Amino acid sequence: MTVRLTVAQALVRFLAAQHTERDGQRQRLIAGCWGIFGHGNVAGVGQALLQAAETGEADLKYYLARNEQAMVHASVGFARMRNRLQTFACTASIGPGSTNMVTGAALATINRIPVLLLPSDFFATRAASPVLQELEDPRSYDVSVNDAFRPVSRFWDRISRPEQLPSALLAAMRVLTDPAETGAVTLALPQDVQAEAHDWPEDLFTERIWYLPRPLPEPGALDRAVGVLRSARYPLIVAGGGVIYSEASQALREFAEATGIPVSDTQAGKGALAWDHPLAVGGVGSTGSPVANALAREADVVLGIGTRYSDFTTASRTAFQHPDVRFVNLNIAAFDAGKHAGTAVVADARAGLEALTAALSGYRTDEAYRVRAQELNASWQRVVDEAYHLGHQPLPAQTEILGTLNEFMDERDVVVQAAGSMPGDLQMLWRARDPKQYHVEYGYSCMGYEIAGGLGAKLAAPEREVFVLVGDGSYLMMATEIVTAVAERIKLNIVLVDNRGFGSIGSLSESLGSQRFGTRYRYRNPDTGRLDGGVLPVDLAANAASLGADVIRTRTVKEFAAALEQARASDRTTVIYLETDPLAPVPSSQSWWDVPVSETSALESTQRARAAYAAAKRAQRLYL
Ligand SMILES: Cc1ncc(C[n+]2csc(CCOP(=O)(O)OP(=O)(O)O)c2C)c(N)n1
Ligand SMILES: [Mg+2]
Repeated sequence: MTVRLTVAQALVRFLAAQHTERDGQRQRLIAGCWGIFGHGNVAGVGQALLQAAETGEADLKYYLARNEQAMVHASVGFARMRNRLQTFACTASIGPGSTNMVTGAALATINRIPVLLLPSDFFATRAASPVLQELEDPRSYDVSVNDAFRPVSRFWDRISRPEQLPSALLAAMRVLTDPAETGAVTLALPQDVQAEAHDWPEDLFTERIWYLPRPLPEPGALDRAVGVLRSARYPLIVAGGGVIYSEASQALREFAEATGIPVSDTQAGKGALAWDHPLAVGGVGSTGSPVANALAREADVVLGIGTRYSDFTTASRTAFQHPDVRFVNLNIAAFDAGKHAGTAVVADARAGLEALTAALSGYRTDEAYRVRAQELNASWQRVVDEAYHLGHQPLPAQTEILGTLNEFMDERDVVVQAAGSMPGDLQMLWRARDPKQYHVEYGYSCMGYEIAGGLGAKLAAPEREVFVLVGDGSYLMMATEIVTAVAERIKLNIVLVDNRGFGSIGSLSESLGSQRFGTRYRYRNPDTGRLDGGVLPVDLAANAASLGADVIRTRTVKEFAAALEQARASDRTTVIYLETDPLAPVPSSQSWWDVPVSETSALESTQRARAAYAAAKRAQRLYL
């Protein structure tokens, strides 16, 4: 039996029939389709989505975004919240609509989050070439702007013939649902092929289930890992995002309690273990807690679970200073498990932790070690409390805003952030109790992710309040999805933290001897010729109101706290605006981040910074 449909109609029908299953729980894989139409997809995928909605022959709800990059962010926010069991498809027109998604693709792939991208492409027949927005590479007629997706996609294909669609779709679903391989999957769809009819086998559209595996550790690998761990006197766990995606929090807690090994976390892993668990020692690395960083410096064995060991996690390879430190890496991806010459345990985080707990029975860290961790932590928590209640004047400090929000939020609420000075302050200071409470995109740290990603997170968890934290720089890059939130009646609470420029890169610049050059939003000054003139007459609160959000302007921490109550009580997207002091003090993580400073310079500030850089660099252990 065959059915005659266009390529786009077949695609939509196929996507609506895909499911995932893990631990006996089944859900749709592709929850819907984001899109912005242009000549490349309006009559192809656009027509197919319309027909599906009109006839009910396929259930794939369409969502209209305002920027193609944002629709990928929203899909990532959604998929992350759903622990990679579900995601969205994103359709874009050819040319700029498609390349707008490249940044989102990189973000998805780097964070190991599934998203299906459907950029439209030039005519496969080349009948009308060059079509509007076609690249035209004089070296080859086979190259289009969509080739830019290749390095940022875990699977990439161009459907030049209808016959190619079924195998490409199956490969795409396999990669999306493989926790070791997942990331952006790109199927480039030539404009003419989308509208071309073909006789498809009915079987293509039957319901399909993609089972997410929980692979067990191979016995030899488990033995080797246990051997290393049993020899450890000062072990430390680094819990990454894989713990959360695998829903391994309970297994992690039981493992830590059985062995007495302290647990530090990464940006993606925060909340894997509740912050006030006696074995939780906070974030590790460049923006971690001094507690985790002190333990990391002395650790003889580091057990990394579901982490890809980014430079922020390893403090650019300076975090682990024990001369004989060894790594045991439990990871679903062999690529990550092999890092730092580690003893690799390639397995699902939950299954691997359960196996390790059983195999390590009888092993326990010294009480003195655990007590030391707890004492360090107790004094650090006093520093956090102080930062939460600084009373900074005249403008509040950012740490007070984060503290007020932290104390206000329920454990099942979600905080979303991605770029600027907030991810660092959050990693150091945030107290997360629930594994889904802390949603900071720090694989790509992409300015503009916040509102769009928050929209996706709220779509995934409508029962939770979502608090998006966004800096003025990030807001200016992509505030567009406020309009989408308003149109869809998806309620977001957006906290817009205005410090008039780049607080983060400003202080980084200063610490590297570059004097905050180019990091403030100011008029060009006719006297100096630089951007150090007066404050700009920019009103971001008015901007947010113009996009359809309710806006509350606040000036003090007290007003901010009251505004949070008001926002929670409302059923409309609310933006809480406030200004903070970018120069307010922040506690130190007692760590480092490798950002090279000019080796030669005419500026004294740079020369001083270079000397400090050279000294810090000596602690780096490149060949671990
Ligand atoms: C798309 C993108 N461009 C540039 C950067 C580099 N960058 C990181 S933080 C930052 C400034 C962010 O400003 P803002 O959102 O106001 O946050 P603040 O640093 O003031 O807290 C920049 C330019 C980035 N992360 N993402
Ligand atoms: Mg700013």
